[in-house]
Amino acid sequence: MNKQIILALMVTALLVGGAVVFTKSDSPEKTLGEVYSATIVEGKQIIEIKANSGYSPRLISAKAGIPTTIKMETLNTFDCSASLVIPEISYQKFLKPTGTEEIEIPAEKAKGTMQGLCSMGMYSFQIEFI
Ligand SMILES: [Cu+2]
Repeated sequence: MNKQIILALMVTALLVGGAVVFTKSDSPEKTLGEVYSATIVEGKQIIEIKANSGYSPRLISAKAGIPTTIKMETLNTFDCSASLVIPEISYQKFLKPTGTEEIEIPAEKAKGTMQGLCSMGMYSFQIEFI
């Protein structure tokens, strides 16, 4: 096998690895404090959150009093953010490592501040219904 090809593969692996490490360490700080708005499609409110070493976005602003669906997305999530608890709606579930879980919030529960947590309470997100 050509030595140059092997070298090129090694450099590529290093670059990709470096990018992954950089993205992972960068994203939690980037989303902290930023407020994301829920989207409304045909009268139904959708909130998309990614769970992987924490939740992103962590602060979501949503409209109160309308049926809301949280689409919780996991992608190779093997940390405890897959163990999700939303106390206000008595929700508790171990999410699949990869997939999308739809969590329904009835209109009457879509009010005030709703918090989601990993079961240990180290990661969290917050939805402000206004
Ligand atoms: Cu945890």
